[in-house]
Amino acid sequence: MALLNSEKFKKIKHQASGALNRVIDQHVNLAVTGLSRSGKTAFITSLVNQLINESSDSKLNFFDVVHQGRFIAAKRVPQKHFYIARFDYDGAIASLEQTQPHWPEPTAGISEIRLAIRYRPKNSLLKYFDELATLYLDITDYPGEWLLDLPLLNQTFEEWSEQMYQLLQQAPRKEYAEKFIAKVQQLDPFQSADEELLKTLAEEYTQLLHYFREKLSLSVIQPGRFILPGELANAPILQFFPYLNFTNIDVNAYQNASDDSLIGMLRARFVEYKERVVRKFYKQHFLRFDRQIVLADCLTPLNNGAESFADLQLAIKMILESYNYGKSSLLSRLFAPKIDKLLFAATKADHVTPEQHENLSALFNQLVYQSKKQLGFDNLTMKTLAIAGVKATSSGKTQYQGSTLPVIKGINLKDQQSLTLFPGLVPSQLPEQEYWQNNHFNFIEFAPQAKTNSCQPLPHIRMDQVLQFLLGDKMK
Ligand SMILES: Nc1nc2c(ncn2[C@@H]2O[C@H](COP(=O)(O)OP(=O)(O)O)[C@@H](O)[C@H]2O)c(=O)[nH]1
Ligand SMILES: [Mg+2]
Repeated sequence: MALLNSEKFKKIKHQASGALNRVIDQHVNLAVTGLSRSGKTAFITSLVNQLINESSDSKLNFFDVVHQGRFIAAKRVPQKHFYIARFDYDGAIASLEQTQPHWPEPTAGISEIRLAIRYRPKNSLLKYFDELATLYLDITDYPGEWLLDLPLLNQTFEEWSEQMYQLLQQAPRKEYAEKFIAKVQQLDPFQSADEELLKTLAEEYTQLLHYFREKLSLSVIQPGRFILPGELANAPILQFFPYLNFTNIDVNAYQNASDDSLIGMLRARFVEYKERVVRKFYKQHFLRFDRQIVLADCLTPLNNGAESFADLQLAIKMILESYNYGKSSLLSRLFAPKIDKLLFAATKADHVTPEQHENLSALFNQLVYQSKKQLGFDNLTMKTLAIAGVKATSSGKTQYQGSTLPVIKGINLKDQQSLTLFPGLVPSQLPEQEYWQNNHFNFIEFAPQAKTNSCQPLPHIRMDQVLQFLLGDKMK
C-alpha cells in the first residue's frame, strides 16, 4: 500500500467500492402470509418498526448484523410495483402509538412496502475500504386463504364439488350447511341459468364460509377469494358454488350441458376462477417471492376445540402444498417457484405464560412437520418459531391458594380493563381426546400496550430470530 500515492489510492478505492457495491447490494422479496386475523398486519408493522427504529435499546440480540454492531440504518423507500396497494405502515403505527392504542384496521388483499437496509459487511476487504452495503427488502402481504385454492388447479368442477360436499356434511359444518345443501339439491341442474339465482346462492354460500371462519374459527375455506374478494367483489367470477348433487346427475347430460344451463354456468365460472384468479395469483405474485413467512394463530383454535384445531391442521397441510417443490408436486408441474426459505410462525405467543412457550413451539412444530412429512419434501430450508409481532402482555407470578402461579397481564380488549390471568396449558403434542375433555385454553383478546417512549421500537417476542432466519445470510 505504501507504493500507492494518495491519488491512485483514491481511484482504486473508488473502483473497488463501485465493483463490490454491485456485488453486495442485495435484494430480497419477502412474502408474508397467513389466514385472516393470523397477525400479518401487526407482524409487518412490527418488522418495519424494529428495523427503522433500531437503536441501543432495541431488542434484536439474535439478529447477527445488529448483535455484531454492523447494522447502520433502515429506511422506507418507494415500493417497486406501482400496481400493488401500499402497505399502510403509517396508519398501523399511528393506531398502535396512540395514548389508548388499538390494533390496526383489518385489510383485505395484497399490499407491499419496501425498505433499504444499510449495513457494514463482515468481509474484511470491505471493512478496510469502509464500504457499506444495502439490502433492499420488498415485503408483500397477501391472504393465506389464496393458498388454499392451489389444489383447485388440479380438480374438475365435479371433483371439487364432491370434496366440498364431504366437508359440508361433517361436523362442525353440517348443522349450518344443511339448509344450503337442501336448496342446491332442489335445483334442476339443466334448467337455463338464472344469474340472479346464482348470485343469491353464491352469497349464501359465502355467508356460510364467513360463519365457518369467523364464528367457528375454521381454517379450510374454499374458494379462498370468496371471503376476501378485494376488487372482485360482485364479479360473476365469484358467483358460483359447489353443486351438491352429483350422485343423481346423468354423466352424459352433464358433459354435454351448455354454458347457459345452471350446471354449465357453475362449471364455466369455476373454470374461469381457476384461470383468472388462482393461476393468475401464482403467476403474477407468487413466482417472484424469494422467502416466505406463514403466520398461524393456533391458540384461537386451541381455545375453540378439537374440530377447529383439526381444521387448522388440514389448512396447514394445504398451505404447505404451495411450497412442495418436489418434481411430481402440483406446484412444480405448473410453475417454477424459487422460494428457498420458509418460516412458519405461531403468532400471539404473548397469550401464553412464559413456561408454556416451549410447549407452544413443540406443538406448532409437530403441526407443521407432520404435514411436511406426509408430503415428503425437503428441498427448502424450513423453520418454526413461536412469536409475537406486537407483544400486548407482560408476565409475572401470583399467589393462588397457597401456591405460586405464572400469569400474564394485559388490557382486556373488550372492556379496556386491566386483566391478570393464567390462560391455561398448551399441550406439547398434538392433543388427544383426553386433552379436549379436561383442558381449556382461555384465549382473551388484549389491547396493545401503551408506549412509554415513542422512539422505542414496538415490544415483541422473537422478531430478532425471524429476521435472522429470513435475512441473516444476506447480511453477512
Ligand atoms: N396479543 C397479540 N395479539 C395480536 C398480535 N398480532 C395480532 N394480534 C391480534 O390479532 C388481530 C388480527 O391481527 P392482524 O395483524 O390484523 O391480522 P391479519 O388479518 O393477518 O392482518 C389483531 O387485531 C390483534 O387483536 C400479537 O402479536 N399479539
Ligand atoms: Mg391484515
